[in-house]
Amino acid sequence: MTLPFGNGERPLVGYPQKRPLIRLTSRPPQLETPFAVFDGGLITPNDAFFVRYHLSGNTPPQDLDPETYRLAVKGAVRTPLSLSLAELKAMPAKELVAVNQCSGNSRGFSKPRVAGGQAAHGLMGNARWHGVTLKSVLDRADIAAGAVQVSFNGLDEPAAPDTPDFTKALDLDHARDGEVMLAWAMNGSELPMLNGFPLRLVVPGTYGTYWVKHLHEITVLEKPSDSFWMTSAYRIPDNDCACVPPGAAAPKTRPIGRYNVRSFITSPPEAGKVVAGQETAVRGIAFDGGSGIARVEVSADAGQHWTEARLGEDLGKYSFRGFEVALRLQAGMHRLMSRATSRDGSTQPMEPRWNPPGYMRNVVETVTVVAA
Ligand SMILES: Nc1nc2c(c(=O)[nH]1)N[C@H]1C(S)=C(S)[C@@H](COP(=O)(O)O)O[C@H]1N2
Ligand SMILES: [Mo]
Repeated sequence: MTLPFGNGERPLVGYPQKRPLIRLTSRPPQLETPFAVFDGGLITPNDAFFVRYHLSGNTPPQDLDPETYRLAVKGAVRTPLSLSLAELKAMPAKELVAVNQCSGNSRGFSKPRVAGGQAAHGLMGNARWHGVTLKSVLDRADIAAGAVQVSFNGLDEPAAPDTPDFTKALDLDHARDGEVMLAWAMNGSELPMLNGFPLRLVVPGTYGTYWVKHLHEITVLEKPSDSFWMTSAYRIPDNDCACVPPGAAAPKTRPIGRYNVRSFITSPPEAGKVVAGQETAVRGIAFDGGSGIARVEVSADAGQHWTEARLGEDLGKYSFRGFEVALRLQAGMHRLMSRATSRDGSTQPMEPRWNPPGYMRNVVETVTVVAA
């Protein structure tokens, strides 16, 4: 298929446990969800869920035996742990619907273009995660005084010795907030291998880079992590908009954190044809970093007039929220837009913001349709 920007031709490729997805790279596997999937319901099916990896050694882990798998909890703890899957599953379980979105979702639309995976809007998905809270596991390990962060490592490895291993860290308060989870199932089934079997971190409302897959080591740190993936990669301009003038470098950066508010019209599709003079159902999805969606407005005239959409079922503040509105479109071409406002009052800008890594796009998106 062809994504709507330069060099957008991509193969649709089937992988184990996956329906054909848009292949961005083969080594490591990086697969994007075709956008039409998001019109099929609020939950993204496991076989359509996107796949993102950085390292191509042992990716995904080839030698993984769920019987001998252990999760180590170590570092600044009074009781180091080595937990089997059975021991984890014996702890009180929890379920949460949450969006997993890659920092580079929609990066391919950056102007000027930036380096990195040229993705359209398919590096996101919404699932019902099942597991235990990270807090309950950290409490069991009994964190020692002086701890500041918690670091996470997965079983995938660099292919070359000088490539830094992929580890990510959360501040201690975030790690212990009772919402961050260790999940072994999504949407009622065990995690697909490519989405982190047998255990992954789920960090609701926070970019996917922290959602470490094939998690096997949790290390409580007394100093902030010095991982390349915290100190050099996945950083945004340290200002309110996380943006700089197009083409400029960021003078000061900070680690990427929570999602900004976004919305997408999923139907009619781009270049869709609708019947002139009759009611057309315009529907889509919205989400933010966890305050929840307060309102979505839709425009059929490129943003001059807005109509409030009806919000759909509420699956929780970290989930996709559906919206729908009926519009009567006269014959001709129309630029449909949706603009979400979150409960914390933030909304989507009309002009795209830019930063060097192409992160956090949340401009009001446009779908062009023809009524005839
Ligand atoms: N072990 C491991 N976990 C990882 C990564 C990785 O490269 N290795 N990539 C992260 C990034 S950047 C994203 S966006 C999410 C994507 O999750 P998914 O592949 O299940 O969609 O996984 C995260 N967890
Ligand atoms: Mo990512």
